[in-house]
Amino acid sequence: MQRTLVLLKPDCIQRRLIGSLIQRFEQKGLRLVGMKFLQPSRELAEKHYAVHKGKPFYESLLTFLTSGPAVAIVWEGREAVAVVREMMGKTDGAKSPPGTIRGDYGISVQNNLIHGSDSTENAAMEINLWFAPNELVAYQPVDASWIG
Ligand code: IDP
Ligand code: MG
Repeated sequence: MQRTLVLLKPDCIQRRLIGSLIQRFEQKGLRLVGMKFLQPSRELAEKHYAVHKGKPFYESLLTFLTSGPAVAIVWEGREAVAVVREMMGKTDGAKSPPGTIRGDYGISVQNNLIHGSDSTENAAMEINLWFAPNELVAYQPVDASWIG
């Protein structure tokens, strides 16, 4: 079982799409492990996007991520990292195919609704950044043997 970090970015909250996006992941069979609604600080945003420091869009990206509240979620499931990335689509909403989250809900490169960890290593780091260990809940869903 893998875990992955999803952020519903401030545009998702402002556009009232939280429920629609969470529904997709629930229906896919991913298991909710942790979830919080918060106002990301500049410090947290800098740590989260440290890999992009120095890029032309870095400052704008930090302003965007800290521009309003976000939802941080940990999903668990078989191949969860790749499954979430596939469901998100490409970075650019305009180039994301219909059926993906970014393809169905956006045409912006920056305001693309959602973040998902891109590797199991980054997932572990990002989960640790956004959640304390006691905010993650381990349990056995009753349908676990059907989901796989
Ligand atoms: P990803 O979210 O698809 O993994 P990354 O390349 O990791 O994309 O970029 C992180 C975030 O930075 C993107 O989700 C998007 O919000 C923003 N971003 C990426 N490339 C650009 C760009 O060229 N212009 C403006 N914003 C960008
Ligand atoms: Mg990325």
